[in-house]
Amino acid sequence: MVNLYQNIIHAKQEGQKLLAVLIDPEKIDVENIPSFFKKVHQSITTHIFVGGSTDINNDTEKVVLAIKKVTKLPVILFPGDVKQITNKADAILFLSLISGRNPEYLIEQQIAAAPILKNSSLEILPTGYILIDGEKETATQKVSNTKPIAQKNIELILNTALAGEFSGKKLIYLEAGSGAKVPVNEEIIKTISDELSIPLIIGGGIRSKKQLDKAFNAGADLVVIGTAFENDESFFNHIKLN
Ligand code: 1GP
Repeated sequence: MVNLYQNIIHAKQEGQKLLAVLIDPEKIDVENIPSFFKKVHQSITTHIFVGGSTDINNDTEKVVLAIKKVTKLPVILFPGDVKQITNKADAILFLSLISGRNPEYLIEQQIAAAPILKNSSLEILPTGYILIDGEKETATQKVSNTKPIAQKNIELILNTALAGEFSGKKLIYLEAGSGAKVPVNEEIIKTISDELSIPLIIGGGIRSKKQLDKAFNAGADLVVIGTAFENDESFFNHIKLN
């Protein structure tokens, strides 16, 4: 079986940057998946994330199956709650919302997920998930009932990320929130990536090639983009493979 984490580590060592397209099962029409993936395959996309803060219609498995039919790119679950787990994906970001103090998202959901994951073939990627203020109240903040860390509070962001690494997380994800007005700034990305030994994921509010390059150059190992593709698929034209 492919070890996705080893591939991410290998990419980090080689300085190869990774891009995940985030697909929210509530926002994509399954019929559009084949044409959407034609564009994905012509782009620098390396991973597919599937998830959202909510999945009211329980569409995650249907969407993952439709994606797996048309791509060989690794599909990683990015679940908002335990109900979004499906064995049809390749891996799961096993998230703990370590910027928040809500036990539901620090450990309760993880306990509920444990027996499901024990019997699944999903690769588990323990991830410290840190909400950063993107100047817009996002679904994640509402659903998790937690407050993001202000961008100016770099010390707290850094110490939270380090606490995540020292507790055994394999990835740290700095999240400005889907549709954030302002993405995580370069100073934060640089400070955290310089101090962490594990790979750093950045997402939320990245809508242009310039913002993507800034995040990569500042030290992001993997960038996640969702809204920019949902709003306008022509964004793929800016991130074409050479
Ligand atoms: C959200 O980080 C992801 O969880 C992506 O955010 O939708 O703003 O690209 P956007």
